[in-house]
Amino acid sequence: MHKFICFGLFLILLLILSSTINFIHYSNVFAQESVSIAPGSADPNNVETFVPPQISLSSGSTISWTNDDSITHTVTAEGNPAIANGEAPFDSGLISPGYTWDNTFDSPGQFDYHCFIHPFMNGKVIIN
Ligand SMILES: [Cu+2]
Repeated sequence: MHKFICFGLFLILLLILSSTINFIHYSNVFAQESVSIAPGSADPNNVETFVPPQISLSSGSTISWTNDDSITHTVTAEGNPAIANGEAPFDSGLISPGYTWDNTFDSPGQFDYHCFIHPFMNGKVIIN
């Protein structure tokens, strides 16, 4: 009898563990990541513009860019590799200070991007 109870508890533990692993797995696949457009990004001497400058995610993931600077910026794709993967190059348009722009990446690829107003601001998205 005692053995059955032990085995039952073991099964329950296994169930809890596997559902936790599943949750971690799914949250990785459909990740939501944030990039900050750092204060002072318009200054060419500023080493930090898009923070983090490079981000690596699985397809289906969404990235949110938030303009933490005091002037307007854009998130504009360089274009070429995106077209090859059947995904339109992305362009946020103007992001006012304090505003956020989201983009979901459905196809794998490496996407270099910049700010249309300040071309020295560069970032990269890698979708696996
Ligand atoms: Cu800019």
